[in-house]
Amino acid sequence: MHSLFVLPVDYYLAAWFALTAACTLYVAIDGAKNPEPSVMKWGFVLVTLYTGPFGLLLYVLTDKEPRPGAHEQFVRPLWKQGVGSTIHCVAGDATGIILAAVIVASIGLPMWLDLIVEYLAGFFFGLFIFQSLFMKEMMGSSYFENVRRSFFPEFISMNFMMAGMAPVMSFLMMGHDMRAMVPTELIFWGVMSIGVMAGFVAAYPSNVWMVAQGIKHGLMTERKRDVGHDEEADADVAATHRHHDHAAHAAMSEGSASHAENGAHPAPVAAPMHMQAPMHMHMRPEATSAQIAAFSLTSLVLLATGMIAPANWVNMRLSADDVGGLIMPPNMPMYRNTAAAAMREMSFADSRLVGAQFPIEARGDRELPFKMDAGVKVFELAASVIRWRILPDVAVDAYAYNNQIPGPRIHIREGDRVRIRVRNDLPEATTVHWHGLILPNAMDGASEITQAPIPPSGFFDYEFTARQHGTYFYHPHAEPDRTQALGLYGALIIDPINAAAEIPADHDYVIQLQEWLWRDGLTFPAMPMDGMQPNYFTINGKAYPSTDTIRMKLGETLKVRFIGTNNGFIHPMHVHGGPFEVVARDGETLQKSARYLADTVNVGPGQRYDVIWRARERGKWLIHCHIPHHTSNDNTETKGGGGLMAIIEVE
Ligand SMILES: [Cu+2]
Repeated sequence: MHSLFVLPVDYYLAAWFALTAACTLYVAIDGAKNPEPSVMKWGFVLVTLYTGPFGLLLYVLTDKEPRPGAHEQFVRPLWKQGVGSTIHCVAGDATGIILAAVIVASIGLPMWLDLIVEYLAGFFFGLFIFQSLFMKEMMGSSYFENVRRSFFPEFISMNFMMAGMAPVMSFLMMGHDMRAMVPTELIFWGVMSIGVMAGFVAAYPSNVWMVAQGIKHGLMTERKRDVGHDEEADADVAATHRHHDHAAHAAMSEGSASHAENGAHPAPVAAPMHMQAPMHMHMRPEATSAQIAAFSLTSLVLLATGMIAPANWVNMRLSADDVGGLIMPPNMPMYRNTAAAAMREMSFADSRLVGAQFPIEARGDRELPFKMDAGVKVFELAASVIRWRILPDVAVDAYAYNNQIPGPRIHIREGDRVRIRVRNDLPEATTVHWHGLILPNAMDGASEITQAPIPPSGFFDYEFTARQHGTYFYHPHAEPDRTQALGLYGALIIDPINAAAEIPADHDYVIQLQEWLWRDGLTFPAMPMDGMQPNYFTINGKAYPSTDTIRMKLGETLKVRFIGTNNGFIHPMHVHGGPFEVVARDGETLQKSARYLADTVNVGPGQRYDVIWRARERGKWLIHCHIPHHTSNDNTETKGGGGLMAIIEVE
């Protein structure tokens, strides 16, 4: 199921849109009573739909008749006329832009092309539909005459509007939450809202000027005649003329009779702008061709800047198909040439794909059962997305084998023939590599080298004979920097065929290390690069103090098998209470003469160390990484540490 709620902002957006719905409903209902042409009512309803409380505010401050009969006077100031003019520009243009945005996002055009299509759609929707068709009722001239007259005002206003809207869309859609490119996400509509507001602010000054120059009209008053004449009352063109004989509305009385004055109205008091239609028809604009040309040029420059400048920072060649729906780590630097593949690799483990959740008590590295099939040990691994608790209050969204982290332990014996069916229930392709094993090349799991990656919902059977013994592990070899860092790894322990070859110990404990990047409740693949640095660290899928406590008695020995399942960092693993003896490295048992005492081993990615530690004293002894940051949880210590730390308790 597709949840709209992933980040805190989603709850805010839901509240915002609920408020927007209420505001729009109010403006629609209240506007129905407001004495103005229906095109203005629609304008305010649409703008309120796009901008919520801001649309309501504009409506109430500039247009809603404050007292019966006061609309003419109320809407007269130039700043309100400018709002009215901007409203019908934005209502038309934004509708075109938003419709286009929804369509191009579904088609998957690159962002730069999106913007151009959106601009054209906004312009043509505004000019040919909203401005010309809807305004026709007011302007009273032919459709094409209206298109001709509206062209430059619409062009200038649209340019300014898109100059404000384009950078908002570019930066927010292509920012760190690229769900904003997907119309089925709340944040897409949030970005549209912010964009429309920015567009409104950018277009407003030019609209004030154009109203003042008589080349655009602003707010208008239109009243129904008298009760009893209802049937003609709504014919808009007629209505304007009717206002002549409406003595009560003195402000309306100029009408078509005083064309010159209408055109020259810039002082708001002298010639009220609400004498829209006839005025426009017979308008003699004050603006000169030079002024209109200069305004057009400036608007074009701003438009080009708004459309092109963001390409300095974000990759405008990406499309919703490439990266739509991804959420990037909040601090990851992104550049104008950051590739779609790079973004996909570093994006979050999609929390909406989580199939199962596990409490803090759940443990990974559980021995994997097998079935015998004609002398072959048959195992099954399935990789999927789970929610795994690494601390009581930290649940990571992880990629996991068989619903556990680490993945289940494959425990076999030297000489065993094994077949492992790997099912891929991840949203991306995978393979499994059997680290350190001598096996047929086709079974090595190197994606695109020795095999085609296993597609989502696919499977692959690995089959080989174990010819070595010791401490090994398995992990994906398709995008391991992403998928292994999200939790795909598991121990492969091979007992020697000759039991005497096993170096004995009273206890055997496997340690698999991992780094995590967990922010805002989302999980990203930790990597040693800017913005991707880990803030949590786990031993066997748990951070201290949720790691296991190893219990043993005085004088007993403990074999610790360190496995470098860690992806991007070397961890100097240290044990308190005296040195251990390193007896095996990378699965290979060291000759007696080559074994050595140490108290720290650098466990690099891929490396394994088997060490034997003796409980020389009673008490609590630590196993921990010696990079102190790695023994903290998001930089805090709990109960004396965190992260890569575990306790050996000796009685
Ligand atoms: Cu470390």
